[in-house]
Amino acid sequence: MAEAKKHGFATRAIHDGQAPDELTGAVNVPIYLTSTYQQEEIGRNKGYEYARLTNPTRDALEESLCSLEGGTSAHAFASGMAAITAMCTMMKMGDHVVCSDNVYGGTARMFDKVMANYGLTFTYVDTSEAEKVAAAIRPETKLVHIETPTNPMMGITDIRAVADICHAHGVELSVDNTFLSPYLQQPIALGADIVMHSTTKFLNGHSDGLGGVLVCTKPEQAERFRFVQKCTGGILSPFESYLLLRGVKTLAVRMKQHDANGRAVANFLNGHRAVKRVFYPGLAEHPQHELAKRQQSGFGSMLSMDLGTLERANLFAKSLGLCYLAESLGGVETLICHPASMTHAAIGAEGRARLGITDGLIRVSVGIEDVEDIVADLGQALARLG
Ligand code: P1T
Repeated sequence: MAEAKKHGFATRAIHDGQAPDELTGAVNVPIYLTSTYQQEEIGRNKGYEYARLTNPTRDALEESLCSLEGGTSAHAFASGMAAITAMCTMMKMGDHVVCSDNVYGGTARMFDKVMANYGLTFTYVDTSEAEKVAAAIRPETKLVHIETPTNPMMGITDIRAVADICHAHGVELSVDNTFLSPYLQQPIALGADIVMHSTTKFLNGHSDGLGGVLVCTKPEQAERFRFVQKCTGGILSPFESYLLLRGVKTLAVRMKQHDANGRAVANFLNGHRAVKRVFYPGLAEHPQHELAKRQQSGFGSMLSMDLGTLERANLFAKSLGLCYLAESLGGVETLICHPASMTHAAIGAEGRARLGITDGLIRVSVGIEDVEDIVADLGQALARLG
């Protein structure tokens, strides 16, 4: 792996963890559909005992994702939520977490409605202001968890500044890198201790499999999360590991196109008379545009826009043809989401009001169709709003 790391990103996405099969020379990693492995004698095996612990297809995927994020180990789980749940198991009753106030609604729901029952406590702050993170850290704080850009308001946090604050206090930093993928943002190089993904999104890229991953930087984390995979069992299946390996091979070309289409759609929507406001870090008026330029190697294809009211948002959504109204993001097809009733329903009206998630807010995951076709579909739906 040290050898392979000398290669560029697109090369690593195709080759790391994916050497031709030793038995047959197959250039794709086989899907090892086995729950168990024959042992030669008591206490002697080929390094595989039971598939909850290890599976060669999942091993290949973990090596690939570890290389792309520049970590020291990776651990794949059945969904993004399963990965975050596994991350929480590194804490004990009484421990405290500081979290970005605007995270995926399901993350806040799991923290507040599940983990809080086991004695963990959470403080939500606007992590785009690094000093608020410093102010929220307590003696019992173990982890700072951030999303950047945030879902769905596209706020940006300075990863290096927050990492420095965390490390000065002996706290670990985890970064949810779902919205940009390692092609556009490398949190570990900026000081993060753990990178987390919903691999369901850009890493898979084809909207055909759930998954999650934790990429680590320390041997004790690797030991911990391998143990958690074995003990709690929320691991990624061999078939979905294969789908993800297949998706990752085209990550570089897909992200280039996502980024180009995202910029074009944001420019089209910005200033459109039916749109009140566009939230996209690539726009000069985005409050953290300069930071995004510095910290990311592109702006990506996630954006949100305020259409004013629920009725206007619904008329827009109903009028689309090519673009689909659906949960999720990061696939090749353009998806539209209404955060207030979908991804962020769980945080309640008050929580949404605090974050600026209005009933008229629409999130767009810009796909890689011909951008003229995406713009034409969005344009004809907006035209109906008058
Ligand atoms: O859906 P799952 O694979 O379990 O991942 C959860 C998750 C974690 N982090 C971020 C930033 C996410 O966006 C998600 C899932 N998000 C959606 C389903 C959505 O439409 O925003």
